Amino acid sequence: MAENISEQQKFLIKTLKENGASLVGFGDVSSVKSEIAKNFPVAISFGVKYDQKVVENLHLDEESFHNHLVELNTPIKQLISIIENLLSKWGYQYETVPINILIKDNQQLRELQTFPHKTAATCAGLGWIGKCALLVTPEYGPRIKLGTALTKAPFSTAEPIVKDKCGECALCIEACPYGAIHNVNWEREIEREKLFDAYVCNEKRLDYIPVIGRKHSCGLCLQVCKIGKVV
Ligand code: B12
Repeated sequence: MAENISEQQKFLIKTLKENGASLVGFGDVSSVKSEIAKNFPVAISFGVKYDQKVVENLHLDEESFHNHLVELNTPIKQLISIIENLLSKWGYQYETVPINILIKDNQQLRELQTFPHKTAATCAGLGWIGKCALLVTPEYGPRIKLGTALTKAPFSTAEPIVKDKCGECALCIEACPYGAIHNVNWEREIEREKLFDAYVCNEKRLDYIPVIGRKHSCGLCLQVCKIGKVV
């Protein structure tokens, strides 16, 4: 059984990958302005890739895409509990970040306090923030659901990614039906609002509640991204 920190880190990565994690990374989040990051400066960031077929079809079958996103909560929860069990066993303190939060209105969006998975993921070197304001990974583009645990365990951390690799690409800008994406390249300290109007995206999808009984899942910005796309 893994005894020193480096063996423990290797064992954790191996166990997460064997249990469905598509990507795993470790990031130093101590520079993030957040109480939780001050206390737990190392992020364990992981993702489970989306089913490519469901994504390719989402403009025709939004319901299957919505169901797929919900179903992915199960492997993410399992991976979180693997992390919890191992860190507890090894005697390291940790906090986990909720997988998702249903944003019911723009007031809630404005006041949101949760630790952002995307921040953990760029710090862990898993990818960059695309023009679409999503984490874009070289392997799967933005088609990956994220999970995060923050810990005091002194795992070694990756070189962070601090700039995007979207270049001149404007596919997500053209695909967004609400004109919410501004065609701006991300750098680490840039505010989300410069990239993307989260309030418009949220409102327009909430408008579907009387029609389909829930928020629309849309997903067009992540469907068109050419990074990591299997053709
Ligand atoms: C609020 C929220 C929304 C809002 C705002 C979206 C947004 N882009 O921020 C609304 C309702 C619009 C929304 C929409 C969607 N969402 Co949403 N949402 C969240 C939630 C709950 C919180 C995000 C948050 O706190 N944002 C706060 C801002 C300030 O931070 P940020 O958005 O993460 O981005 C900035 C920082 O990360 C910063 N940054 C990056 N690295 C670093 C490093 C350092 C050191 C610092 C200081 C900063 C920094 O750069 C970014 C730009 O400024 C997360 C879950 C979570 N806890 O993370 C899911 C999440 C972001 N959503 C997700 C998804 C999939 C969606 C949708 C596709 C909807 C759907 N069908 O599920 C759309 C996509 C729209 C889009 N293009 O973004 C996924 C994204 C996965 C990915 N690959 O990126 C997440 C991570 C959920 C998950 N568990 O996977 N969502």
